[in-house]
Amino acid sequence: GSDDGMERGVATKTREKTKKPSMYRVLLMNDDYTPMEFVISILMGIFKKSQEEATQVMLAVHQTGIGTCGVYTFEVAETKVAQVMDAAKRNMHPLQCTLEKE
Ligand code: TYC
Repeated sequence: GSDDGMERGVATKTREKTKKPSMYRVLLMNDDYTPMEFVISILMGIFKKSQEEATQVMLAVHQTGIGTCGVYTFEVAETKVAQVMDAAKRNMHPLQCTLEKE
């Protein structure tokens, strides 16, 4: 009961705010060998970008060395990185993709 000494160590806490999940950037690295068309197909297939958007991101990575494919929760970001690395490996391209906490 409320003060009958029958309950021990039952801690409760309520919160006003629910925690927002941490977000993670998926980054694509430039290299000299991966074909531009392959990078575009990755950006369209895995990151759901339009042909135009995919081309812009690919060119930005090509020109600056690195670029963001998207921002996701950890599980989603991790899965997309694995999908990119798997596709690159299967096609024997040196394309590198990593994740970074936002
Ligand atoms: N630099 C590559 C080329 O000239 C194209 C490329 C773009 C590769 C983006 C990787 O993440 C990349 N064929």
